[in-house]
Amino acid sequence: MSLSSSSSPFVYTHAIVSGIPSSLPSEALRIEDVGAVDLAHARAEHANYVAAIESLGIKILRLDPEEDTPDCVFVEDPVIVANGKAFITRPGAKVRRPEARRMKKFIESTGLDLQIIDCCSSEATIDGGDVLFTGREFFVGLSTRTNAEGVSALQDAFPEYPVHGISVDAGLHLKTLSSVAAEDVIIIGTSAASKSAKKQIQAATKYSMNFVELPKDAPANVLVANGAMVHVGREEHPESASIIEEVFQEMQRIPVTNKELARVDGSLTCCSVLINIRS
Ligand code: CIR
Repeated sequence: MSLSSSSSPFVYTHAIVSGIPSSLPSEALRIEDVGAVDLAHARAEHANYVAAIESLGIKILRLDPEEDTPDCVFVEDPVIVANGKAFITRPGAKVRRPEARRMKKFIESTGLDLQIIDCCSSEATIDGGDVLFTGREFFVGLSTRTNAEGVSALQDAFPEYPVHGISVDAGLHLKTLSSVAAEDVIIIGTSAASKSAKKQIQAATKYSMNFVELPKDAPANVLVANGAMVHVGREEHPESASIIEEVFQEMQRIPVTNKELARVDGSLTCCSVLINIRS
């Protein structure tokens, strides 16, 4: 199979990223202990990832790392940007809520032409890592971090798109096991949780969606921007990477490594907020 992805909704001018604080290895949240994070290596992998995004003609906006928020490199979680709006989330993990306040201030300070919308009621929680946006609809993971009130808050912020709640049966976020490669193409793993998410997405959407299935969940998180795909390469996930290479052979592909941040449940999309400022 060969899919050439029409990536038109995935055109970006700016990306917000954050440095990695020294507190990450000892204090970042994690589902289980899968070994210590090597901070220097994590920073080198992250720099490589940011360089990949920059190489696509995207202007990088850097947030300073804050030691009191060890997970702050995962900038995807405190804000959801689409259609000219920046929806500031209420992260599911209480210790990460200061990140949302900082993100709001940072976006205000950039002067970017974005309508800032605050989440939400005190019952609502939502992490950007649960939010899969295809360009025409949202699929939102109902996970340990995102609840039904959070899904409703997103729907209120984006009445112009359908928003579908998808139960995430295991793992951290919906995007821990899937990502969008094009309006009608979702890359997804094959764990029981992935299979369940795929079924729910198929049942919820009114469009015809294509799914590219990978043997592992982690490499299903890829970043598509400006006609290119940044993905985890053969070094970490040889089988999955070779499927990506074959299926997306017509796309520019940039393989990167994500060994260190993966130890604290970080995947590729979570380290940037992609923004399209139309001129
Ligand atoms: C957390 O548990 O919140 C962080 N250690 C990892 C967050 C990853 N975020 C993402 O994939 N969007």
